[in-house]
Amino acid sequence: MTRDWIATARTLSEALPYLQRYTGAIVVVKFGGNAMGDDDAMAQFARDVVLMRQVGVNPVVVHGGGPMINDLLGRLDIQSHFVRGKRVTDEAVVEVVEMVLTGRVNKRIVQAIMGEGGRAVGLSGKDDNLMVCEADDPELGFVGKPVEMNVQALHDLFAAGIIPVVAPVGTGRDGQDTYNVNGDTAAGAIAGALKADRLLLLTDVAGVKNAAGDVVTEMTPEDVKRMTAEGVIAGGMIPKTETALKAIDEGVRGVVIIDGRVENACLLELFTEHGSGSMIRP
Ligand code: X2W
Repeated sequence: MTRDWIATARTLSEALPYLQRYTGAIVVVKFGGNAMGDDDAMAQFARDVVLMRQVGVNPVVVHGGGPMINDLLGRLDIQSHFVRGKRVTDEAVVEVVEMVLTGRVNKRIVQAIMGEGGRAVGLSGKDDNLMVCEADDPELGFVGKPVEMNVQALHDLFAAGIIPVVAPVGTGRDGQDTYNVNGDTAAGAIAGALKADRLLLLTDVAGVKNAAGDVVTEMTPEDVKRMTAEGVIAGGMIPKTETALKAIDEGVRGVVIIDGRVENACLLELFTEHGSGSMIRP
């Protein structure tokens, strides 16, 4: 018993340099639908985010919710399919996407953060024109590509001690259309516009693997490009590494692809020497 307490105190003490390093830092966390899990996992995630805020970090949560969209589309008997990792989105689908993401999913995360003693406000890319989009590709319908970001509202929330929770739904330039934005793409665009210190992409895999199947803990953008050309980075990892490269190009200092199923994944990454997952930085 005594041992445990000593270990706890030591852990806190060892975290000091990391706590100092991240004071005032902006950390964007992409929380995907597959990483959300049950209420306990949700509470655990919320607790990590509240702790970040408590120690002086400015966290922003950008969430997905693909499985939850599939569920409601199924119940409404509306068909949808994916092309190159993006959901082909017609008018009926975009209505459901907005309802699910800005409604149930966004508020579940807001409530979880409030439940852990933090303060959270949910918003979508429509609020204060946070994320103005154009159609990504005519083939995909109302799938948005962010073309203009207005992040002042996020800075205002930071200053008030509030954690922004962003649903990846964009507005058109005319203030009329609604766009479905891939969650990773939205998180990258927000991190880029904020010139965030870290973008944490929480997934349900251990990180980026090399040809031997081992997780690579440190990579430069050049390594990522080479591994992609060699076919070592493939499939579902490609949208994530592409997001990472674009975010770094826009001024994000480091992007980490981490396994959201690991307990306290965000804290491990930020506040211990172990880190977790794969860090991409110049
Ligand atoms: C996604 C938005 C949600 C998302 C979709 O419709 O599923 C596009 O594909 P995850 O849980 O992060 O996958 N949008 C354009 O990205 O959710």
